[in-house]
Amino acid sequence: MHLTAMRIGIIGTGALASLFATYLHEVADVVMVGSWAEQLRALATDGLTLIDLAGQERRCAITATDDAAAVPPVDVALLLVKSYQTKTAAARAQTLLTANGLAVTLQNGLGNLELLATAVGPEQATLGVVTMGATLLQPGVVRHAGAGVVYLSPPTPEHAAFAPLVAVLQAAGLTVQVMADARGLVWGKLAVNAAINPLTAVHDLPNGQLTQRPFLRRVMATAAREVEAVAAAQGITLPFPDAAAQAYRVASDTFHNRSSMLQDVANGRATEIDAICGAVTRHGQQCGVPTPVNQQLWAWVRRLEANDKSWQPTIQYI
Ligand code: KPL
Repeated sequence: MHLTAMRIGIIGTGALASLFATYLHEVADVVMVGSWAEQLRALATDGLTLIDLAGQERRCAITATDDAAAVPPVDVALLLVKSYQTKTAAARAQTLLTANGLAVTLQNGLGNLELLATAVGPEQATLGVVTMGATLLQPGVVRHAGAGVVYLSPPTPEHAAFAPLVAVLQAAGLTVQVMADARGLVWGKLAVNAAINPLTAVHDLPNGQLTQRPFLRRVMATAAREVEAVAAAQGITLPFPDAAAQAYRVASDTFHNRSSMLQDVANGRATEIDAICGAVTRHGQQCGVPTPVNQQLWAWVRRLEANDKSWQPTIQYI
């Protein structure tokens, strides 16, 4: 039975979008909006199956469509698409949202909130950061691959949909933390993503393996600290005292998870490397902070995307 009549539109049909849909459909009216035909077909035919953290399977029926205009308006739109799809997703959010609804980007990388705010208006757009891991095992089947937290920042202190959203996420069993400093939040997630995702993609390793190999552990720490330094140069404080320690913690908490970037590379899809290490490098150049490890990781993942097999990552990270 639904605890609330809140209507939530989940924009995206990938691993994290599916994870949110399976948890939230228990406590809200959920619709998924996306373009991935195979996934939409699987959802229509067999519904969505979640393998939870305890390894238990739960199956649910979820409404999913590629036509946002055909969906009744929603109170909250959650953007859970790749950063290179944000423009399309933001337009979908604008179509879906009620007049005083709330659109939340829970994506990786920089620049998503700005695009969302342009589409729905700055007072209706906000951001959050998600640290749990999710793996799509096949269309229609998602595994919750690592515990984590949903950090949320209100667009304005008085936005009417914000507190109900927090309550619904908690009722769904998710751990939520409200943070005032949105920029710190985004750069904090960026530090974790820059440290974990490209390394796992380049070395074809699950997240936890980065904590087990001393050299990779050092590279992970350096990548995270570079992001911290670029953030500090812009006056942004991360929501934790040590970016390297935070990256290590997230890699441990999501030990068996294959990062989203590794999943993208393995499936021959584009990655979010430009909005992660690419963005760190660009911002570093603008404020005079060197980011050699992020730059190297950026270049390598670009080569992986181009399916360039003529190289091997060497230990010359700097
Ligand atoms: O966000 C992630 C991802 O895989 O994209 C985590 C699990 C935090 C690893 O960086």
